[in-house]
Amino acid sequence: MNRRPLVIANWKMNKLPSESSAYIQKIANPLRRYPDVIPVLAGQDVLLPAMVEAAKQTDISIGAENMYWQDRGAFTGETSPAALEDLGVTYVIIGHSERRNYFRETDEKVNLKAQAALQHNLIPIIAIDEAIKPKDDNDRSHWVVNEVIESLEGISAEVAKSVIIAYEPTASIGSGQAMTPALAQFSLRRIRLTLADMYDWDVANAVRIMYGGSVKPENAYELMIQDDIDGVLVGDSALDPDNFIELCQVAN
Ligand code: G2H
Repeated sequence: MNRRPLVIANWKMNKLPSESSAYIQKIANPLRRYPDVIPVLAGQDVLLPAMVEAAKQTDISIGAENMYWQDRGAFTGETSPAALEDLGVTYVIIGHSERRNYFRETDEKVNLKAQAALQHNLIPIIAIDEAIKPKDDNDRSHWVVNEVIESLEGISAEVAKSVIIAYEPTASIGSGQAMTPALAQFSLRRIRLTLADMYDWDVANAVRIMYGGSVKPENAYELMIQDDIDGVLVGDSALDPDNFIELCQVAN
């Protein structure tokens, strides 16, 4: 199955609008050397207008880091999927571990957000974490399988094909210690098998699945050559534009 690799930067709450434009200007030309890769930059809401503007005439896609599930209404401080679509944002990270842990985001909310994103032509990057330290591989499988099933509840097979799933083991997030490639492959395979059970192999083979958690240029190759790893979701390391270029080179 030929799935085009993605390199997705999750800037979290780390950049200013002016820095985001400079970053995009720096990577735009070098990235043209890696046409097989889909580069995505996800930033906090306040950066998005500047990011969308800077990414025009480039191959870089822009993503939000979160959103609400309603289009409009009295939801002070929230971001509407309709507004993201109108702005020209094309991806949105949903259910990142930090949202689940610090902002009480549940699988139910993740599901509502994923459905809303898909209705607005936003590609949801649904993050699957392991909020507890798994006791063993069986335990890890249960956790991952349940999150996948609950996040995709009510989403049809045809629509599910455009979803991206990002597996991010909590112990590897921001720790500098990525999961071993073999263990990451084990979990991603488990996710793909779950998709085949929920839908069929047509869907399971179409969905792009990312690994995230302390990815950097030095460990990206071993992760990306695994059969079920279609790309990487990168935090700290991708704050540096040179690293982002290098990650795209590895993925290409
Ligand atoms: C995990 C990841 C990006 P980092 O959160 O989503 O961050 O690469 O810093 O572990």
